[in-house]
Amino acid sequence: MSRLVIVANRVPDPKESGATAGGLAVAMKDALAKRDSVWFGWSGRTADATGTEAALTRHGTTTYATVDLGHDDYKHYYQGFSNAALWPVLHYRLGIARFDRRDFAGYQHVNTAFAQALAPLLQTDDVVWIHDFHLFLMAAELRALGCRQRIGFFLHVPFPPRAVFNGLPHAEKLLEALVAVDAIGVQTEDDAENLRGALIAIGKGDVAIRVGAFGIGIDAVGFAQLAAQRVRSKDVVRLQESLAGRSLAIGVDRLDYTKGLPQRIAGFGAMLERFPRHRGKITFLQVAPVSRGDVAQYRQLRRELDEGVGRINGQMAEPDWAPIRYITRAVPRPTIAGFMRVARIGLVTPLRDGMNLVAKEYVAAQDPADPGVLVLSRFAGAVGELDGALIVNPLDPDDIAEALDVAMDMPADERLDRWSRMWASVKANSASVWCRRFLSALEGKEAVADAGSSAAESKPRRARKKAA
Ligand code: GDG
Repeated sequence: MSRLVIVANRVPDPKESGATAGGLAVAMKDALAKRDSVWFGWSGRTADATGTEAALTRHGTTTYATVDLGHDDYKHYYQGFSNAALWPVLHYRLGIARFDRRDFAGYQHVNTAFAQALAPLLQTDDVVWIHDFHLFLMAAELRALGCRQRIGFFLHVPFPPRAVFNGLPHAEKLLEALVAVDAIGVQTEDDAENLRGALIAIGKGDVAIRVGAFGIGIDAVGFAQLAAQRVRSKDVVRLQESLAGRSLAIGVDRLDYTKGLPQRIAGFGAMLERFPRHRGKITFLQVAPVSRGDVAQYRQLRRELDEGVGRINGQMAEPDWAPIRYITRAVPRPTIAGFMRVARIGLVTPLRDGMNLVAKEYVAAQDPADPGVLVLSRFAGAVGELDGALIVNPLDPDDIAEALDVAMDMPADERLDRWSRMWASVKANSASVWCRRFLSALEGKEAVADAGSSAAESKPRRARKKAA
């Protein structure tokens, strides 16, 4: 079997267990275990200049190959073009994107340097799978160095309509670089349509047919087991005792403006205002580990959240009850799983999200005998697979408030009915199924359009009416 070469901005720590590893590492676990593989990317460290020779370490069947980023490249490639320009534009937020030509030069430089460091490691029949928006240009750079291997590219975040994407300076250069890719994966059929449209508009119809929707999944059974085990752990018992019989609503998100956190907090506040009978009956726990704290838009978001939480707690709290608990530290994954299991409501309300794994994790974590209710944004890719959720417009606090009110009163049989449908879908489209489907397209065993998670599965269905 040919080797699988994974390329991503960050390389996971090989010593991390399944319990602490990030989403991509979990999703790739089966594929990596079954074949000889290489995981290539940034070490997470900075140095005077970006390396063009990778440092290698071997763990099991995988070689981890890493390079450091130069200080300037960290600033321009990572903080600049990737996080302050591409990330907002791909999430439809042209207005807050910041452009600087030096950032794009840094982005080009790192994509070239990564290709130079990876090319000498490649063997003739390797299959190369490049991940995400940091590395749009890398396949083309590998081709320029004479690499002839099959190359795939998967975009974990949304792809916006062409009119939005074209607001990005150098948008066309990113699209043109995809000519070098054999199979291009995105999360949903809407993303696929948008990307195809952008490619066709620049005369790349032949590339557009290599685009398919492959919605990413989670290790559903593993996460369900973790949640069931952790429910009796010290942290979860302490949390439950502190609730003193109140219901728990939970949110778990990187502290990112795409996740709709201020709007969610406002929605929770609106629920307490409009439906006062829930006051003192529910506590909202938001876990929001700080991410990209050195990018300006993220610092501003943090201030906004501090204020929003403080305002609602100040107005509504009683001596023995604060409506919102808000943690900006990362919480260990097993504890998150246990917290999700005891939460009556999962609040997942991003303004835009490629997929959103938290929504699937919340479903997987539920007790099948007494499942909770998922309140889900209509703008998360996951909505196409989770039609048992209460689907809301995350920009409308009143919509969130009404869904919370419905969720608080939802009878057990309706909760079970909605959850069962979602659990079947989360299990069926697991991380390893996702991985297999994409690799099958990349290795030419199936046409990209056929291997994808099928248009019907990934296309957001019309928002379901909320329970009466
Ligand atoms: C990108 C796309 C797409 C969160 N806080 C803690 C913690 N987490 C974990 C969650 C979940 C993961 O991080 C976040 O995954 P998401 O999918 O929700 O979001 P992004 O990080 O934005 O990921 C997204 C994904 O790529 C995969 O393709 O779904 O749309 O934006 O697993 O549980 N984990 C721990 N402590 C925390 O405090 N341990």
